[in-house]
Amino acid sequence: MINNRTHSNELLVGENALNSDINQSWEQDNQAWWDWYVTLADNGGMQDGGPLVELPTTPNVDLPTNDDVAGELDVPYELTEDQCLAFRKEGFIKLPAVLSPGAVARLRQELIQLLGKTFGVSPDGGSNDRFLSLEMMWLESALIRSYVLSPRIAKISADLLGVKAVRLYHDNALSKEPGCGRTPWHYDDHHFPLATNDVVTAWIPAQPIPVAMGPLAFAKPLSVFELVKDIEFNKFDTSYDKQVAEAFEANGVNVEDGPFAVGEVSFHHNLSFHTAAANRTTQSRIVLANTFYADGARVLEQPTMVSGDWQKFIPGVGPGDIAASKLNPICWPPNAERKA
Ligand SMILES: O=C(O)CCC(=O)C(=O)O
Repeated sequence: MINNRTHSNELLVGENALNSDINQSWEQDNQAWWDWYVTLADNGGMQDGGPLVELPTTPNVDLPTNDDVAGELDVPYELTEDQCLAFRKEGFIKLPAVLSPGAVARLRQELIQLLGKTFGVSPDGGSNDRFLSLEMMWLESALIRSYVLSPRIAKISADLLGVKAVRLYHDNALSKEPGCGRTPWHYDDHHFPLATNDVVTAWIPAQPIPVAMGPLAFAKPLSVFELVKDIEFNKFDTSYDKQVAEAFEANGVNVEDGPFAVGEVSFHHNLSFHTAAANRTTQSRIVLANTFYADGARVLEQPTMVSGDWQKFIPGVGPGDIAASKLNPICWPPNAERKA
């Protein structure tokens, strides 16, 4: 453990702020974690990137009922063998038409309402520069439950990983508000306290995402994590993000950073390095990110502060135990016998 206070980050508190060690618990709540985390992104010293882009108004669609959404999200999405192989090689895949335009519009409407209730903000009400995060919404919203426990999404996740059954780690509404800067380069292995690499996140946009809004962007192939595995994470400043970007640049790593069409969903592996550009539009970039892992996985022996508020998502389960609390239902296959 290093006890010199060589750097600081004003959003860290308590022991988290005192030394450069990350082998300690996160000492604040989930939103404080995100507020801190985005300060680790290098924005080139320029937070002010000029006027925000006004997007064309989205065409009106008929909003489906709760039952329509649940029905749609029950229907399997058949993957080809080539798609599964591409995911395993590249570490991510972007799949078209996982959701209908109506289901996307309904998701956005519901997430805006939930985010508004929690944070007292209107997500499209001008720039507040923040990255808002709201987790475990499936426990309070029947509609969100359909998107989170969806057999359609969970089966894609299980098929891509090539495992029989997947459990939910958590749901997470991510609202990158107008003017908010980059998401730092990272892989989720660093973030989730799970002792397995059979982990995938379904990143479900609640509107189309043009480049100006900061789509999730993936370094490829999956194995590029090897290039940066010796770069030390720094919890105080942007040096980790910068060094990863430099290493990728130096090695000519390709990055998929294209837009997302309406209904398109990406799935990324926990070893896939990803980032996202700033949201330079006047609209919030709202996404539902659901993370699933192979049934039977255990919690790490020593989760770090980068795992944030993880006990909230796996309550009553200690380090080294099988991660199977009542908040981690098996989402695929349906009605599977629980292992715990
Ligand atoms: O939405 C973002 O900008 C980051 C999301 C992310 O890193 C993730 O879902 O793993």
